[in-house]
Amino acid sequence: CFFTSVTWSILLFLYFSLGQDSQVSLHHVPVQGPQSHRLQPRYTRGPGVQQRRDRNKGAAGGHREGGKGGTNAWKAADLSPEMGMIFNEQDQEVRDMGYHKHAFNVLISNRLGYHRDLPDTRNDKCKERSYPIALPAASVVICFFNEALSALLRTVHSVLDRTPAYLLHEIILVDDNSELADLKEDLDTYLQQHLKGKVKLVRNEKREGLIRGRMIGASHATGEVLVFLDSHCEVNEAWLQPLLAPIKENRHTVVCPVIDIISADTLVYSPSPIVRGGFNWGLHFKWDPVPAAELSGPDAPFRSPTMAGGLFAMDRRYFNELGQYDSGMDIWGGENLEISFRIWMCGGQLLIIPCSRVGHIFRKRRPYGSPGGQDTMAHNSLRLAHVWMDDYKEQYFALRPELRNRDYGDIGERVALRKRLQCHSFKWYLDNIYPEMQLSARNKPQQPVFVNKGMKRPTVLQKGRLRSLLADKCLVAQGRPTQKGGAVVVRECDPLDREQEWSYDEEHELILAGLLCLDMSEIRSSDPPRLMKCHGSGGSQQWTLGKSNRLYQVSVGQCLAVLDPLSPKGYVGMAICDGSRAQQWQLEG
Ligand code: LR7
Ligand code: MN
Repeated sequence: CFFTSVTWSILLFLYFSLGQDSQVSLHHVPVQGPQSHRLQPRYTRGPGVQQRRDRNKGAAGGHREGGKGGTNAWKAADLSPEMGMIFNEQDQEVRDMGYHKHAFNVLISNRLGYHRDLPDTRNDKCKERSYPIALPAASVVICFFNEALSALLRTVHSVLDRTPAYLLHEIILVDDNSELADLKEDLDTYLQQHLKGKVKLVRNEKREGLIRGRMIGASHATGEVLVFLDSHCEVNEAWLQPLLAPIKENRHTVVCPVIDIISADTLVYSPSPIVRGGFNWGLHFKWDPVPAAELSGPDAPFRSPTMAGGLFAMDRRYFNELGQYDSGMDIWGGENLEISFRIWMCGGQLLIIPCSRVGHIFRKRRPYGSPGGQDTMAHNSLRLAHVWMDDYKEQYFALRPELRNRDYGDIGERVALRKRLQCHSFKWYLDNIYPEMQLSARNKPQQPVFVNKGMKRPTVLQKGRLRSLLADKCLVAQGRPTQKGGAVVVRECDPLDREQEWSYDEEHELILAGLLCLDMSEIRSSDPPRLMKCHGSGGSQQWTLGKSNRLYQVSVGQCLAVLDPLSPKGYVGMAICDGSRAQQWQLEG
């Protein structure tokens, strides 16, 4: 058994008596340091997580330290779909620039501030587990490029707020030569004023990418264990102890928390189902169901063939012995499979720890490229295929024939590392660690990322025509209701016309004639709404039928309005919610 002796009460006592951030002795040392698609698990249909209201700590937003009290009007515990409401041009600017630069709703992120309550997403059994009191202390390494300050600082503060001080050796931020001038200045100022001595900042003189960036961070670390996090995470209740305990037990164990979902549109935090990491022959990471034989309980660690990449803990000496990362890999991509293969093939093991929960903002696109515009995912995948996959690299080339003769740089050192560590063959890895992997996946349909009850259509709450109280007309498709991307307008109501019928469901989707969803463009919030395939992840298709009959759009933060009630064209658009009659709608059956 991993977890022995000491009870939660002792841990809690230590947690409070040592103080949460008061004991961390670190230095603020500015040091000059030397593609594909992500598979976002499509298993939650929007939010729906009960927010906890029972704690004062961190309940309010605002730029405070320590998380006590606060009077900010935007209470995280009250996180509502209207958190992103746009009141003026400045809000609009923050929202639109935020999506442009960071691909998530920065307006909401800023309003949340640097501390907030999170729903405790662990299984109840986790709360009864006990961990050794003596655990190795962690250096938390967070590498970032052009991150939104509020997301970065919420990551940092969530660690300070939810980690017993005696287990937190240090936090190291690696600024990967971010280009946003404001970010640099504001971060410097904030660290000086609020986190002096608690957070170490390392600045790369040139853009290194997240792989070399993390290696640089790790080289500055002195804690016994390294914990890597993306720069838009929030760690949850008692997240660290369950990660450290298995490492203490066996220092060749690498562990990942369950990665909970923070919605990019609403910042709502919701639990992830229990899944494990796999990959396909295109060398893309994917989530797989956990085979029953691997799962011994809802709170028990289980083996995972691969890691998603961003969030894991590893003994620092072991990280070095195992060859850190491949420093020939650039910017983004592939390093997660590379380190996963290396861990398993060279004598370690990789576990997912269901009692450790860390939220991550899942974006729909990556808001940055590589400096030279190269496809670094392909470059990095080629390197890992040539070093680790033996003849199985042919499976990759079968899917990517154009890469067969592509240059991938010198891999001599990595090949030597594999030899020195006397690692198993890739066949051994497939046979023993990932037997679900099929050969020549090319001829097989892609497995669904993850199928659970979340995929079923949500329950319809209300059905009927959507009538504008000002125009006394109904919202309909401008063309055919089957046409993706088609606009909507108001026309004469016809109670017999099924093509005027909207369904409003529990996920707050508005579906016309049972076919397409009313949708807003993420990038250009000034575009009028349109009909799109329902994607089931809230945000751009999430509407609330609110008080005073307004129809509020969650990711845009505005209300649906009739633009010119007298014009026969019947145009509608989004506008700042003002309660006017042009913004009043009734769903009538
Ligand atoms: O040039 C860069 N320099 C950086 O410092 C590019 C990125 N970064 C930083 C960036 O600011 C962020 O903090 O590196 C971190 C990861 O970049 P993301 O957030 O753009 O990556 P991602 O979340 O889309 O991608 C996942 O796969 C990557 C492959 O290289 C990394 O391993 C990411 O850490 C990883 N993220 C996760 O595992 C979180 C869960 C996602 C899933 C599934
Ligand atoms: Mn990320």
